[in-house]
Amino acid sequence: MSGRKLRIAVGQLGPITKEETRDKVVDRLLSLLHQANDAEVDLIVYPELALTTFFPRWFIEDQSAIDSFFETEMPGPATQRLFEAAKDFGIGFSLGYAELTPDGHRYNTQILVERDGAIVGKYRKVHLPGHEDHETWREFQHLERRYFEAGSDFTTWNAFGGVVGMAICNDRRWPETYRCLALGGAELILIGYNTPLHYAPDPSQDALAGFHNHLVMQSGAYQNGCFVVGVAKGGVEEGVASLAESCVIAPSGEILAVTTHSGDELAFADIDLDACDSYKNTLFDFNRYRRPEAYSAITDQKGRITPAEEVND
Ligand code: ING
Repeated sequence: MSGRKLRIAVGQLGPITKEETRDKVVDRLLSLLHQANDAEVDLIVYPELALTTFFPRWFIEDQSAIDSFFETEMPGPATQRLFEAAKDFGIGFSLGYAELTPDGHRYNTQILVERDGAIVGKYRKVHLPGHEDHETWREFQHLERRYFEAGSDFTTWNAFGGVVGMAICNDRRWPETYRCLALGGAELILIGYNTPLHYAPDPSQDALAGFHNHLVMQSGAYQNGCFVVGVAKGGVEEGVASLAESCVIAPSGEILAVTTHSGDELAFADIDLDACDSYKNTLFDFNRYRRPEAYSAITDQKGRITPAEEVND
């Protein structure tokens, strides 16, 4: 049986400074693409907001300054040569960026580009973490909820010989993300992330950042019979230490490849999408075993509702 084999790469980025031009960043993305070509990779996944520094770490009041971090075209002037090189190599890619739509909406977006250079999918981040207003008690801000609108669609696409879904950063911490994509048939889920090692609301989690990162993606992969690819923008970026540990995870939950440092790094794994069936058609046969009639709390409720106190007469 030939299987549906793919060589999948993580195109991890190290820090991007505030001053770094898009051209300089695209040079780095192209360097990773050339390494991918030398390694005969079929698909390379780049991080979330891969074209600029992670600007939600700052409270910025001037809207034109904020919008300087957004793309109004994709491909645009700076990214055209990335699309052209990828098409020439016959390598597909996924890229995260800040999207400003013609009608003035702003999203944290990720696209999927097939090996012929065509954009076959676009995903807009559903789970926006952090806060809406300037919180001066924090060492750094996390203002995604101020700068972006949330998406609301977990879409899947026929691409790369299988079914592909995308998610972005905080999405990977929510089991609903993987289940919605897997209910759409996803066999491969591509996730870019920017994750500070310090979590201001509960610093006790800082030491567990790497564990939590792999935990949620390994769980999502196994419980849904999917390959999951997580790709970081890591290292100390504008003073904020960010998690690397980009990885390719199998439907078994096993990690097949992981990066070794927090800079620009290519790591890849040879996968066979047919391996998903070993889980999708057995333990996690949704049609046979799922009980949606028992899960109404998941869509009927937003927050938790604890049991009423016992009233003792
Ligand atoms: N980043 C973070 C993430 O979910 C966060 C939010 C920050 C979590 C710090 C934990 C600690 O990985 C994004 N961009 O969603």
